[in-house]
Amino acid sequence: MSPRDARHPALSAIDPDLAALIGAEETLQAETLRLIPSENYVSAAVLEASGTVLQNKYSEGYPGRRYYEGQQNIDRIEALAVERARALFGVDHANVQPYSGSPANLAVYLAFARPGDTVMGMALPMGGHLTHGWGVSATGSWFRGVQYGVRADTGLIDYDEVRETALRERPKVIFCGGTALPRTIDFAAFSEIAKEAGAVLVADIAHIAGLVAGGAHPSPVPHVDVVSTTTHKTLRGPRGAMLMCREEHAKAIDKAVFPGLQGGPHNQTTAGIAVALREAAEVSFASYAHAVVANAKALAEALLARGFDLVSGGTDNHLVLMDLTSREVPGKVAAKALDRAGIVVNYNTVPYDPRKPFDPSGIRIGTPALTSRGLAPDHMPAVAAWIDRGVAAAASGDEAALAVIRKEVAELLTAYPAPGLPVA
Ligand code: DSN
Repeated sequence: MSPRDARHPALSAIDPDLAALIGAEETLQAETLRLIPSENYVSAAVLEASGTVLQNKYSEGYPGRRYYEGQQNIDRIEALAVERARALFGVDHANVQPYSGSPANLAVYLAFARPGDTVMGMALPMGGHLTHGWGVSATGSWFRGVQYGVRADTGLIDYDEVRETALRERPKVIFCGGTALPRTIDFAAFSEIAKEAGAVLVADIAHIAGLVAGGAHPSPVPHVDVVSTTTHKTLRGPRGAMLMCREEHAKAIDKAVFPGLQGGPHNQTTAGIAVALREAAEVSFASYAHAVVANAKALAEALLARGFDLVSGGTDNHLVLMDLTSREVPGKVAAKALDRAGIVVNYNTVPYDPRKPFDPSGIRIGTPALTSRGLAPDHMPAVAAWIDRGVAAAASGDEAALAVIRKEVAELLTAYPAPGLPVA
């Protein structure tokens, strides 16, 4: 039996084609530098908990209040995940059932708004999320979405603009947070604005949940009504989500998730979340969270030293947004070339981007995954040099240069095995 078959013996026997594809993905994740800031490597323990017989169980409802029998263990697993979330984030109430970030945010709207109501969030091209009221999302067509952005000159949120818009539009719900924000979010400032406007304030911390848990980004908890987060980004859990809130909103949130929006929770995911939350409570996780930020800052500095333009001029968190306009390479061309060089990023709009979202000016990079492998600030000049060479090769169409980078990247990474993956 090959080492790959030994890792997935039943699957290899029943469905060798699929086993081979999973094996190929393991190799890809091991040999490439994964810089997509919303991705990470979960631990072997999270992987194990997420792939269990918990798959087999239906459990609509909440612990102690289910619509199916046989919940002796499921109730305890969900209660454990809830308790760990409450303790880690210091919240009154946690719901660990949302299937992912978008359904979690939909549940928030269901709890606090009615179709046609005004809701407010950061514009998608400015770094917000689709579900923060952007037009092409259900949240922007079922509700009247009004948006704020960042200043063109600084790339930073203009809190005066947020306040003016909120007081003019009087939204029911205001979302803060996003998917391409390299800077610290001032939750206290948002809280003052939401109070003045009479809005429910929601912090979507999907990207930074692990940084908040590890003390590397201020917590929104004292300032907001609801915290929404995915569990699979910096928090390093399985693909899922959580909603956390003050006690006064607990019933509305629970009712919105089930029966408002979802059926049975994915119990295997709940178990994986419970494990990730336990890991995130360890001292080593706080070191991880701070290392993610230290790596991102070092990478930003190294990129600036090479003349790259970064939105907002750098980063405070795990994420760097690069504007490639001055390099005369579209973001998509650069992202695809870097992929061939073994450096996995995503193309991304930059604020006030003159190009279209499917062919924008920027690329978005981040350090959660490489930090999980143990890479340190000392490595970041080399990473920046690979990106620089890769972008130059994208511009000149130099495939041979991309192949050389790919080899160098894989060589470095052999010394830094990724959590959860087989060691070659
Ligand atoms: N898709 C996520 C991201 O990459 O940021 C947001 O939902």
